[in-house]
Amino acid sequence: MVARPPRLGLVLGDQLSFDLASLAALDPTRDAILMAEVEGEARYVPHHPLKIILIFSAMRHFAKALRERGWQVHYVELNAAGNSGSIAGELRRWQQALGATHIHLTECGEWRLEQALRDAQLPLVWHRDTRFLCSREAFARWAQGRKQLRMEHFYRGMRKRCGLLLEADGSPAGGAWNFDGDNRKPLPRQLRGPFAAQFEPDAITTAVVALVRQRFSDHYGAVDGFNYPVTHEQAHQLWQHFLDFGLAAFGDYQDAMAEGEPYLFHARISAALNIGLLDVRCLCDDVDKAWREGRVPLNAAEGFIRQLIGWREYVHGIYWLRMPEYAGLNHLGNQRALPEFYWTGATRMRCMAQTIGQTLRLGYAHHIQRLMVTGNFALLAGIVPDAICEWYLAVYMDAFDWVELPNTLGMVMHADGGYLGSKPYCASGRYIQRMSDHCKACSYKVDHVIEEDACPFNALYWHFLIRHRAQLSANPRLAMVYRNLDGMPLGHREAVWQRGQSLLARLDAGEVV
Ligand code: FAD
Ligand code: DLZ
Ligand code: SF4
Repeated sequence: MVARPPRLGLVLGDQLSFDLASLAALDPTRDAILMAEVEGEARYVPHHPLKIILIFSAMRHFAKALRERGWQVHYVELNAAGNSGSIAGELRRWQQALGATHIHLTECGEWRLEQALRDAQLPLVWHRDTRFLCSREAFARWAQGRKQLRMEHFYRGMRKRCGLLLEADGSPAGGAWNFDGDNRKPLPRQLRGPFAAQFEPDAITTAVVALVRQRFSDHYGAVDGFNYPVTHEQAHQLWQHFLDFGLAAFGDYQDAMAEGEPYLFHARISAALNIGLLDVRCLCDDVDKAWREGRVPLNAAEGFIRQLIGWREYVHGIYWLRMPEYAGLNHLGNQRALPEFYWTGATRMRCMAQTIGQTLRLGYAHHIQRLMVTGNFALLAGIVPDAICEWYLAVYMDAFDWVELPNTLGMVMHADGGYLGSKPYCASGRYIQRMSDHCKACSYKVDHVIEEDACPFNALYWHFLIRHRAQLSANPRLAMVYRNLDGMPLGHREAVWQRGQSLLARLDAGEVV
């Protein structure tokens, strides 16, 4: 019998799942797997060094685990001789070396890479990414014919389809689909988040830290202090830690921020989940069970499940429905460059300095920090969407284009004209004051608007509304805000505008704000 030439399977750095569809299509006794650390993927945006450490270390651990399961894995380290520097280059090199007839791979998480591979004239056999509960095709079917895509409608469908938090008759547990109204409590003064789970770097991670220190010292962000799970087992420890110590209070304090508290009651699982170390369906089942057993309240369980089968699946669907034109949208016509302090944290605004500082230190900020602090400021200041999207993609451990882009371009910057969210999440300093203790420690005064020491968010908020009146004032959800603006005494309104102008001029001049 003539031996069949081997087939090659590609596993990317965010596809570290044993049940990946392309792996399931191959035969460990005859086929080979390729995994490659490449300069191109590590540098197309200046990824945070901790993020590169995470991806490379988790890839190396996964390759080891695949070998232990009997797979033949060709693993190309970054410094390996002959490394071509790109995924397409490595596929071509190894396909020729092995004489492989077909290359099996799973849909990429980024349009950029998927397109590059499709253009590469290789014998590719594509597989659906079944790690998402709603496929690209199923989302397109749901979206078809709808005038407006609303997350809440999508989410209800997903709850029913997945059978999560439902009563026996199929109605939503507790009589409502959404308990968000209960989930906006500021943190009580004495309360602190649970201790963070610790993951000691092993020999593999230590070697990767040295490599990243040597090769990526030009990227912003810390190299030291890596504390992330890099194996499936560790990711489950992190998840169990959250179930034991975080979930019960997740709902109540989901929107809270506090000095020196980077995580509060957030799960910190996004990076592990997005690279394939956790499975979304298992997470949701665990949360449903915790609620049924009375271990966590319904507002926590519902709030958490909504993030996963609602927001996460929804932004994934929107990304693949609208790419590539979605990435080029700039509905508000923003032109301002990203201020340098986003990369350094050198700003007098306490909330920004805390959020950016922990981002550079840990590669992490929770949702409200990303949305209502750094995101809100970029929206109010009119930063070019491309520049702020690049920042979010570079600095967060969990950032991949499919999830970062809709959140930043759509939810934060309103650059899609309200396709993803019905109104811009613009807010003055008062919101940050209500949800955090940052203002007490700030050199600006949150209750001042036009004075030299006034919180920059205040004048910029009104400046934003004035400058975008034509695009925003017809939005019913902003009607009240525009009524307040129009009720302002004329002289005051003008002073607010002038203060906004002067802050924007200072940003343009590269001055510290
Ligand atoms: P928790 O607060 O504990 O939430 C649990 C899980 O829900 C998260 O792990 C995540 O998987 C999911 N989730 C929550 N909110 C969202 C959301 N809006 N979109 C998608 N999934 C969500 N999340 C990423 O995973 N990668 C990104 O690149 C990313 N970029 C963002 C950019 C901006 C501007 C904003 C506003 C949000 C972004 N998010 C992103 C969503 C959210 O901020 C992170 O998922 C969350 O902070 C991760 O921390 P956690 O695991 O502790 O989350
Ligand atoms: C993010 C990343 C980095 C930094 N490096 C690699 C790499 O060297 N090899 C690899 O296969 N994947 C890497 N990744 C993840 C890819 O960029 C990711 O698969 C795409 O962004 C698609 O989501
Ligand atoms: Fe942020 Fe303004 Fe509060 Fe300072 S006063 S922490 S800038 S919201």
